[in-house]
Amino acid sequence: MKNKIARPKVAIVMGSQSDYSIMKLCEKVLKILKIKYETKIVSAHRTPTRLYKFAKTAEKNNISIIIAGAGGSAHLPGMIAAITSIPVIGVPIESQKLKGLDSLLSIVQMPKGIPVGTVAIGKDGAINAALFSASIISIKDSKVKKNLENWRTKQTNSVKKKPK
Ligand code: RP5
Repeated sequence: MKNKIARPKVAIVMGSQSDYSIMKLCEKVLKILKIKYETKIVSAHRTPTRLYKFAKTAEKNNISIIIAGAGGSAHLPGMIAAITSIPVIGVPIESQKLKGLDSLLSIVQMPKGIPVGTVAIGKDGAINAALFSASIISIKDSKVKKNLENWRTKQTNSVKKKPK
C-alpha cells in the first residue's frame, strides 16, 4: 500500500488580532492557489509559551512554511526562526508611530545564523508572502505550480495597454 504524502501546509501567524486585517490577505491568496493553511495569533512577548510550543511542534504538524506578521519591535518571525528550521517569511505590519519602518528593520536586520525572509510593509508584503510560499511549494508540487502560473497569467492579462 502506498503511503499518502501530506499536502504542504502554510502556517500564518501574527502577533495580535490587530494584524489580521493585513494578514487575512495571505489567506485570500493561498485560498486562490489551493494551498492548505492554518491561522493563529502567537505573540512573542504576550504569549511566549504559545510561541515556543507552536514553533517546536510546527514540523510535526506538517507545516512547510511559516508566514509571521508583526509590528513595532516585531521579534515574532525571528524568534520562530530561532526555534525551527522551517522557512519563515516575515511581514512587517504598519505601526502607527513609525509607519512600519520599525517593523521592517526589526524583521529584516536578523543577525547572521538565523535567517528570516522579509517582504514589504503591509498589504503588498502579505500578498507577496503568500505568493512566495507558493513559489517554494511549487518546487515539488506541480498542482500549485500550475495554479501559480495561472494566477500570473491572469495578472499579466489584466494590465491594459493604454491608460484611460
Ligand atoms: C505586535 O504589536 C503586533 O504584531 C502588533 O502589530 C503590535 C500592536 O499590537 P496591539 O497593541 O494592537 O495588540 O505585537
